[in-house]
Amino acid sequence: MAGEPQADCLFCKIVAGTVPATVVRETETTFAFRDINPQAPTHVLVIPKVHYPDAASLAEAEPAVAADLLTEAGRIALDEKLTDPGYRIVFNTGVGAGQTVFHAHAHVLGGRGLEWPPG
Ligand code: IU
Repeated sequence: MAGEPQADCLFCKIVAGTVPATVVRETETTFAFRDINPQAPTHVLVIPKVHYPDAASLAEAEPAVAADLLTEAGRIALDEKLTDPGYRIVFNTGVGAGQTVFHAHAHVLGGRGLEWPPG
């Protein structure tokens, strides 16, 4: 069923605690942990506890949880002191955009200069 944990999903396993992660924050609906392969001095992943393959399908099905995800990303940016000069929230969506894990997640990146457009 949509939103239910998937046995073969790495991020569902991280939420369940069966795969370890360096936890940053947890709420009733979200889980945030440090990316195992950081692309910036601060690189945190924020995921919904429910399983949807990408951020757009999460927002379509459970808009309140999608809002929680963004709220958490902003809180983490504040906690990690990324707001000055700024940070980036990224949702890679689809293989061609670099998505490798098909459980919705926001990358929160900061602590270095971030160029535009991204590669
Ligand atoms: P992507 O947008 O789907 O490519 O992001 C997936 C991220 O998950 C990527 O940055 C990986 O480094 C990260 N990751 C992780 O943090 N822990 C893991 O065990 C695995 C991937 I596999």
